[in-house]
This record gives sequence, structure tokens and C-alpha cells, in this order.
Amino acid sequence: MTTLSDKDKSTVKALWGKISKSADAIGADALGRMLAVYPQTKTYFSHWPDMSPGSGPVKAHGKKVMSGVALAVTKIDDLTTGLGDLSELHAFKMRVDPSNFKILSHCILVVVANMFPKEFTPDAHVSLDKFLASVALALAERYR
Ligand code: HNI
Repeated sequence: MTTLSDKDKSTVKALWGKISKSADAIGADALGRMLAVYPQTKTYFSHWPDMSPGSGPVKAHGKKVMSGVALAVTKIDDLTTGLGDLSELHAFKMRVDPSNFKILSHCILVVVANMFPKEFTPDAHVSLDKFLASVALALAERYR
């Protein structure tokens, strides 16, 4: 597993400072893409009236997901502890297969690259990718 260096942490915090005002839009687009591109992820949201990109539930849940990412940025020094409660919820309440965390992480990366091409430098790309992989790993922690 990749550990986040001090440089990764400062790069992610600086990037987050530039993009967090668009967190809701990033979340909505990333979640909409996840459901459209990886339809196996739709099983968890079958109670929604509309799972298509831009729908009300997709926007609302995208916002929730990004509040989790915002929390992760504040807990970047200890993601396992910081995301422990969220991991527990996904494991035992929502029962989300942890392989899906990597899928959503990928979609978030794609959306940030798409919405912030100037900020998405190679350095920012590496550190954000490592950070999202660490978030996915921390969310998978309470499954056993
Ligand atoms: Ni996730 C609820 C954060 C990935 C399915 N999810 C949440 C909540 C947050 C959150 C925050 C609200 C918790 C609460 O009620 O207190 N989810 C995150 C983060 C990621 C993630 C940070 C990864 C980056 N969640 C996923 C994935 C799936 C998923 C990949 C399924 C494919 N999440 C859910 C479901 C709920 C949920 C289902 C409950 C929704 C609801 O309406 O109660």
C-alpha cells in the first residue's frame, strides 16, 4: 500500500483548497458517472426514482459523498481512525462491496481532471490518486 508523503499531504490540501468550493458539483458528476459507466454499482441505489446523471438523488448523494472526502482531507494524517465510523456504516449498514470504493475514487479523479485541468498537474494527479486510494483502503478497514 502506498503511504502518503508529507508532500502528498500538502499537495492534496492545496488542491482541495482550490476545488472544494465545487465539491457538490464534483460529487454529483462523479456519482453520476459511476452509475452510468459501472452499472453494477446501481444495486445499492435501486430505491431511487432516478439514477441518471444530474438527477436529484444523484446530486444529493454526491454532496454527501464529498462531505466524506472533506472529512478525509482533515483526517489525512490518520485516515483509518478518521474514517472508522464511515467504514463501519458502509460495511454493516449499507453493506457496500469495498471494491466499489476504488471505482468511485477513479470517477472522482476523472472529474477533478475534467473540471480543473489547470490545477490537475502531474504532481497533483499523483498525490490525489494516492490520497483517494488511501481513502478507499481506510473505508474498507472495518469489514473484518
Ligand atoms: Ni457512501 C452513505 C461517503 C463510496 C454507497 N457515503 C454515505 C455517507 C457518506 C458517504 C458521508 C452518509 C453516511 C451517513 O449517513 O452518515 N461513500 C462515501 C465516500 C465514499 C463512498 C467518502 C468513497 C470515496 N458509498 C460509496 C460507494 C457506494 C456507496 C462506492 C456504493 C457503490 N454510501 C452508499 C450508500 C449510502 C452511503 C448506499 C447510504 C445512502 C443513504 O441514502 O442513506
